[in-house]
Amino acid sequence: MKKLEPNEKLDIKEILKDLENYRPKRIGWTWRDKIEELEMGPFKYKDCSTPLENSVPLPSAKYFDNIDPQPNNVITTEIASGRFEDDIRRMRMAAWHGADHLMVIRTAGQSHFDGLIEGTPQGVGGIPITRKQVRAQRKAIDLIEEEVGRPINYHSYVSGVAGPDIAVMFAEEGVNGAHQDPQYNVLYRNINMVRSFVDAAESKKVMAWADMAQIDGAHNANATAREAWKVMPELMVQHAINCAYSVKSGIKKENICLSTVPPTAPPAPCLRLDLPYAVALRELFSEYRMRAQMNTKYIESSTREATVTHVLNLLISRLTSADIQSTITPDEGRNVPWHIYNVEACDTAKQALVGMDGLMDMIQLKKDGYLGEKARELKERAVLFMEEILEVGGYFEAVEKGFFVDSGMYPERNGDGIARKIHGGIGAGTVYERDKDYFAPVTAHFGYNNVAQYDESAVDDPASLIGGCTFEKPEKIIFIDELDETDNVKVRLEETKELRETSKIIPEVEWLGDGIVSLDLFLPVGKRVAEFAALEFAKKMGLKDPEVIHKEVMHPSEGTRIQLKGRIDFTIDINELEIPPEPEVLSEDEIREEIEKNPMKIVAGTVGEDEHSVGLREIIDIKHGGIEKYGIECHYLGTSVPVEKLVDAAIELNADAILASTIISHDDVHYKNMRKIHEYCVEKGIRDKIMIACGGTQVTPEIAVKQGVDAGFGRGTKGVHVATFLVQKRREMKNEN
Ligand code: Z97
Repeated sequence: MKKLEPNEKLDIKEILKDLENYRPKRIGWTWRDKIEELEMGPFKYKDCSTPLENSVPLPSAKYFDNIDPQPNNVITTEIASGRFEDDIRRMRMAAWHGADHLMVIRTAGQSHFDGLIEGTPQGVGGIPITRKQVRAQRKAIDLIEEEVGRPINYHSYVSGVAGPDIAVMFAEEGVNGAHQDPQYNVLYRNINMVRSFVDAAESKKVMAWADMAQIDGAHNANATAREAWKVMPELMVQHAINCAYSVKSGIKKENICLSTVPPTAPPAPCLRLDLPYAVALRELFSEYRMRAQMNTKYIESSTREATVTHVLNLLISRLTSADIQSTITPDEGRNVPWHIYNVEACDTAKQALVGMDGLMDMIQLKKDGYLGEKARELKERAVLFMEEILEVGGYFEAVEKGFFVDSGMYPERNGDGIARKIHGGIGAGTVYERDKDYFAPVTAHFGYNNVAQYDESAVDDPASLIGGCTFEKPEKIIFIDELDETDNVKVRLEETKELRETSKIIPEVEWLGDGIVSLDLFLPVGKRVAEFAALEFAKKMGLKDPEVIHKEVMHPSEGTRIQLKGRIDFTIDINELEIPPEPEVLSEDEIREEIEKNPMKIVAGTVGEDEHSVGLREIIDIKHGGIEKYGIECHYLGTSVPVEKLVDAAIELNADAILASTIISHDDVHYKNMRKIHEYCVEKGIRDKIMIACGGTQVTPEIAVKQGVDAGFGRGTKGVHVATFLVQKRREMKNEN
């Protein structure tokens, strides 16, 4: 397929074309290439990785040669809006902002499907994971990773009653990572525990074959527990159970990632609680990888608050070296995440991690005192928890007794844990002993598969007995396109055809054509009134289905901040827009170099009877990024300067240019003054040697030039625009002479 071009949109139809024959470029998980000492722009970095070939740097990068250093941690983003075809576009944006681990959330209820789902139905709260959807996304990601110049890990879930079926499909389709933890099935999806552990062994074996990274499910205890910080000992127990079981099933330790989570958030003194926990984990599980999940338990609807919690979590990641960094979107508490928030969260991680580059070279975590003692205490509690599990007869019995997700800090127990029956739950009684002649001639099967009985020489390669299974012979994979004629990607693409194939556009937050916009309001009333007043304003603005998504008290009676969303249903045609050419700007270095080589002098003033000074000062003063900063010598004559005085001063000082500001525009006096400046310069015989630039809020560049001056600058002009003009115009004049 044709490679992606940065200035072209990704064509979903191209991705879907010939999908039945697409094979993933590679299998297996990829870590970032860490670089000991990365030099970028004026800086050296200690904790970074190979830079991208194409990316969007942080906004402030413009002050630092547009560098975009990439931290050494893999960065995750979770993308699943219910329409996988729109998620693909978001994946491309996220990759440009530094994500290299794209996690796909499943549609509600898929855990309880005992088999694969096929086709591309729309999902609720996530997407139905199907072969077609996985293959299309992997194909798109194969192109995106070439575009950004870094391998991208694709990830979803190997859990639920169809775990092994999904694991096989993922291995075939080049999925690089997955959550796999039988405890998740048992505790949160009430799937029978015996079935879950048997399935897990098979799934893990398949994941090991495909060299996939595995993430466990311990973080869910944190998100579920009533008082999340009390489950810290239990989290370690859950990690231990899944780690040990995974190693026994054949996964190598460097692919086993603990889903760590800082359990608290402010106003709790979170570092004092979360850091000892993170340290204890690293000590207890030093051979494994750490996937730092962000705290999700305490995300409310404030994106600002969620971002600060995320940054505090990122500090812990830097202090304790996380291998994979999650970026839960700051709007998670109020929306199915929107495009912009996925991107924002990736930027938050990149910004904070790069900002904390080299932190551990400068500081050290104290082993003694509070931190060491607390970490030790947590480990002791976890070990005691494990011992009690053994005492009561093992894991299954412990679950039946409600040991897990109890809100007491172990050994305290409040009796409110999630209890499941050993012989209960979904899929109970579905595990059978293998028959004597049971035969499984497939690759990566867990346990005894009876191959020796048929052919001793095939013991190490059972699939050879059938000429290779789908892992060796992908042509044996059966690709099902669609099962539902009314609910599939083709129908959806048809519905949004106009927006894909013409020059019409509409705002969107998650799906092409959703028409959703958000609005920020401050209303000078209390919270309850503000909410209803905001809805009324939204209706009067013509928004459909308005809904308040955030309210924040500024003061109980003085005012409330409201954020709301609503829908519009009209499009605009971009071909009908009148877009003026973008003003050209030279780089700061080029301007500075030029002025250093050929010094430049200007005189400036507000002309006529006009006392405004702010605009011109912004153009000149170094404090506001004005032209002084490039070394241009500026003589400011003040306000209400007569035209003659300005020109005479230019002659006296032998200036290269006159900058005149004219704000008052009554009776077109601003343009009349421009003409006067030009004519007076002609009269004095200097017009061909001097540049004249006039600016002001009411100035239209084209009309200004018609008055005889060299350039006009309107609203929004910055020093760099004027400096660019001065440098370019002077070059032009030199060439003419
Ligand atoms: C994260 N934000 O980054 P179902 N298995 C495990 C899970 O943790 C999950 C599922 C399966 C989180 C991910 C929550 N985790 C979101 C171990 C879900 C999902 O189809 O919803 O049952 O499976 O880890």
